[in-house]
Amino acid sequence: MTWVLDKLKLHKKKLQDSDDKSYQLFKSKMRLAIFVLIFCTFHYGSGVDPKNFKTCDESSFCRRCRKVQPGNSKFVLLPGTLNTYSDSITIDLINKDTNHLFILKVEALEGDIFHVLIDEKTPLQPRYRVTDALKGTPKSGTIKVEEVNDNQLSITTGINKAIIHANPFKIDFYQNDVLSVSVNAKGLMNFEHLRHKTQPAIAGENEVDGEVPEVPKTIEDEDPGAWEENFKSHHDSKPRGPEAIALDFSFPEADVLFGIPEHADSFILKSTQGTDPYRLYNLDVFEYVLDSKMALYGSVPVIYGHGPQRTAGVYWQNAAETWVDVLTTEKNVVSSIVNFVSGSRKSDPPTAHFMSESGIVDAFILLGPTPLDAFKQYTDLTGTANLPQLFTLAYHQCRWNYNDDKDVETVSAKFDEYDIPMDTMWLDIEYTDGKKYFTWDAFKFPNPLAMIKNLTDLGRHLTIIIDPHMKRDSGYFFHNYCTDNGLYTKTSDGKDYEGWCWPGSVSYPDFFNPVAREYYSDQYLLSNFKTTTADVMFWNDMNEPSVFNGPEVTMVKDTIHHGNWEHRNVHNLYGHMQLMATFDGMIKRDPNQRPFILTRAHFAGSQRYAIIWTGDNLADWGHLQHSIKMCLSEAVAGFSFCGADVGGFFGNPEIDLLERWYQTGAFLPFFRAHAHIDTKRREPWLFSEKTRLIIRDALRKRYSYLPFWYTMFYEHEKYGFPVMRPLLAHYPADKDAYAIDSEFLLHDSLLVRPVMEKGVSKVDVYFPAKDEHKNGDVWFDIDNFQKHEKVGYETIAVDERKTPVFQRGGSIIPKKERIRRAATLMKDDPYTLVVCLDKDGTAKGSLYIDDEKSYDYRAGKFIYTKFEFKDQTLKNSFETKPNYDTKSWLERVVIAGLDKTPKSATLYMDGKPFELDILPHEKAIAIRKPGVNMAKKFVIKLNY
Ligand code: NBV
Repeated sequence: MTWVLDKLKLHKKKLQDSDDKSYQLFKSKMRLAIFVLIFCTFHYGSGVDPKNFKTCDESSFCRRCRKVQPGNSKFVLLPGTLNTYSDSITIDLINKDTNHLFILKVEALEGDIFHVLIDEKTPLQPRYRVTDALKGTPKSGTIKVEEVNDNQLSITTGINKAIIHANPFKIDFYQNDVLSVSVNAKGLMNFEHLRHKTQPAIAGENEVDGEVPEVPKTIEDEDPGAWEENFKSHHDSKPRGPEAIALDFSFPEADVLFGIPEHADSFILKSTQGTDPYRLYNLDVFEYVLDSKMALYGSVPVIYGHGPQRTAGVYWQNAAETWVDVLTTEKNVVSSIVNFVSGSRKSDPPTAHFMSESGIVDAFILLGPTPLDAFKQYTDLTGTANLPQLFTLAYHQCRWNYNDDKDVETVSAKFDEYDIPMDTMWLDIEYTDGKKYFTWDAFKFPNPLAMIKNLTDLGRHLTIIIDPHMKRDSGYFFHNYCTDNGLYTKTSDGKDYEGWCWPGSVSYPDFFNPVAREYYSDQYLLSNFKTTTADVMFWNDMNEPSVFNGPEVTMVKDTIHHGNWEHRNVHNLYGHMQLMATFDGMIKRDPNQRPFILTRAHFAGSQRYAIIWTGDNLADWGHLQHSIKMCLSEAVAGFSFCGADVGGFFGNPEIDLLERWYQTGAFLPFFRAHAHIDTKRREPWLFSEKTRLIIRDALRKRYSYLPFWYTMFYEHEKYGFPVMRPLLAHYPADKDAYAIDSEFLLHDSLLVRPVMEKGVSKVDVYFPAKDEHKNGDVWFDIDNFQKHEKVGYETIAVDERKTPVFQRGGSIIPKKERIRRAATLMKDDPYTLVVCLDKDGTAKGSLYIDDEKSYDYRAGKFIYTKFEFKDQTLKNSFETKPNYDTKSWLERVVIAGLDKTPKSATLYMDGKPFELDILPHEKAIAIRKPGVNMAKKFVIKLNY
């Protein structure tokens, strides 16, 4: 340290003696270094300090919305103002206290969805309405409107109905005559109209007989933070004053609520009575705390209510800071049983109270009735992940940072030396020239193209980071262009907004400006980013956006974006708009290659462009456990492609934790090891042989299931259901399964219960019930085909190599068992089908095959096969004629759950029979080498 200081002093002296410009530059660099040092010491050293982030009570609008008392809604409809259209109605709504007028629109959409919009009738200025989150304009349904009585209006569409109550204002949504969602049933609605700031009364003015008449005070007038607000040393000028909106949604059929990621909390949402609400505000929270309702990097305002009979959801489309109170008690579960028996509905159903700082009410009611229906209704609105290139489902090797091109080459070579598969090497921020994105450090990476070629020649890929903060450096082309063309986000007085981040002084492109997006997306073109190839993929980090010296480490709310919208209105969409541009750039770069983008910030709909991970976790067991809970919440909110830093980002994992993390990560959709720059290197060969082999096993297992992962992601794009699913998705009636978030399903076929506790030799695995009589499925341990038929908890022994994973009897899973150095090299390899039979001796499954890379599949170039086993016979069928020329063939069929062992099997192909050998196994049989090409129809019959 003293050596460094002496050197610096010497350097300073030299510069002082030289020209003034270099000395100034040196001074500013030193200031930056000191700032980053202090920032890192206090910020990143000791874990998150919740005091640096607002509580609801420290946020004026949250405080105001929370003060609204239930049961006394001041909002009333004016029946004489009803307008009826073929798909919707509009009607005026009045706030009885202020006489301010609003307009309500209720619209029926196709697919069991209603859309509720409330805005001011004549606002002082337009209020912000979210754009770009929906995947397109939803299709309208047709409605029939009837006046039920003076106070009620009914809107019917197909089997769905909305009953709108005038006074007090409330809407009840029915699906098939069952009340599924009630809006404003608790009367917590709030809608602060835009207003002029009233000046404090001046003595003598407005006096009547020497007295100032009493003006009724609203909550917002009384709150000291309504017109300007301070947090720590930061000031928010709030030029438009109070403009919050809030509304409550009750789920009469539900026992539990889930959704609204991103939080490091349980899958089932906890009651917020007596605590802070859940917060949705994209923030860079390092070393985040667990079991917390604090905001994290992403915000997806969709919530579901679930009970044994039905699931319904609400998508609250608002990109401003939002808090969500969850009003649900343990009592709900008990009372639901009482009410079920007595035939009455719950008087106090679980309720979500959404409170947003600005915008309009723009809510979609998802009527289910099954969990999968509700998930699909949400993805019908906001989209699904694009079918990824297959290699992205394989293993990714990352750390902050691989130091130079030699390091990248060596790490890649070591994977081969130890015969461990790996598909993608990642480079974090240190590859750049001084954190100037779209540039390379010429010293450490003198020849990026050669380095990339070295990887691609091996069948591997490179992914590099591009953050949104842009260095304010007059020698940086990107900065100069944005400055000259006004493409940066502006301060409230029209200057370019400046903050601090990794590069030092930075500005933030205004991604809401189409011109800025276009310019940014062009930077991904090979003609601009010449030192990359079309095989390089991207990682957009720090895009909440993270601003080291901003309030709560983000951008101040009164900055201005394109269209004159304050950052306050659009904060949670900032990262999303960057992703749109990155995606667009990658498509322009190579229109026939599916882009792969990893993002930290996300909003509803970001899943159409990018995949996510759970950010800067810690190398501890709690964070490993939370990776499942968090990815489950993300999966039901559209983000199927989710993972966590394997090994934990901060800190050095104990060996057993690292091993267990690999074993868990191998069953999560996104499988990437990553580590902080200050951690010890942890590539698999740096440990004992035992650890290396455990990691290798986990990776090889992942690779063997790649055909299953790929098929699941194809079906995700096609049908809209999540890939990773909570147990309640397929076992909705099993109340004991609701809160289980240490287990999950992949599709409906695998049940995964990773070992996430230190030093255990057994874990309790819960096998869910299909109905109230506790009937369940049959499950087969994937390692040994041991059958499990019991419903409820079963204790499973786990040595250090074991991860309890079970295949459901009744499913057929495609695998590839010749593991190679990279997934790209396994493309033409043969398949194994694993058939696990249900109690009736039947099973079904599917397999999707294409070129694993291009968009040709959208022009029909693929094979989608359905398999069915029944009557001792396995058959395949194709929905559409196979239209992809695959070299892959069927190498093996494993069947578990047969009552007796067959003597042989006969393959029928092209009308001809072929005898096949059978290898009996203790608990399964293997049919050897059917050899049939995967594009061909076949029948395999067992002979006894
Ligand atoms: O770019 C450096 C890191 C990155 O490794 C990590 O994955 C991101 O979540 N980044 C955050 C910035 C700083 C982290 C302390």
